[in-house]
Amino acid sequence: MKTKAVCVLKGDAVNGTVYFEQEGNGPVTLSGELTGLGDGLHGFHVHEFGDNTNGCTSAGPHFNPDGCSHGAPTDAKGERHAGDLGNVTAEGGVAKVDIKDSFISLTGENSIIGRTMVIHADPDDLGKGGHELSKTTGNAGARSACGVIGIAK
Ligand SMILES: [Cu+2]
Ligand SMILES: [Zn+2]
Repeated sequence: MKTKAVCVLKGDAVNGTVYFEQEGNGPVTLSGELTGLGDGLHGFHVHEFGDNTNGCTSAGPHFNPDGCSHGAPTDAKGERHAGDLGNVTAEGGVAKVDIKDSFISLTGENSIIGRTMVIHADPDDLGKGGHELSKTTGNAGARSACGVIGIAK
């Protein structure tokens, strides 16, 4: 069975749409486009709460059902947050989203439905930057845009 979700990200300058697809309990495929970004890498995460009452801040920390440290999407279970999707790369202000991830799901315990997708102003150092924030946020800076992940048809 195929499950689908969608997230419309909105910010002051940055906007975009991300589509999610999952076949059964397989990996989740993310596709879409974000515009209004400075060129280069931008941290891209699923944050815990689907709460945007005080803007993207209310989304809380990275989605972290395993209670571990921040890492890279390529890191093993227990060495990354489920919500750690790494970086997207912007060129000419536009970042194409093309990600496949096995730690997030659209169903069950690790479901990201009702949580928030955030695109950041700065690169995510993937837990390896040696900054005091590396192991919690990847030191990815301000939240440029965000949106709640919802069920799609
Ligand atoms: Cu984030
Ligand atoms: Zn994280």
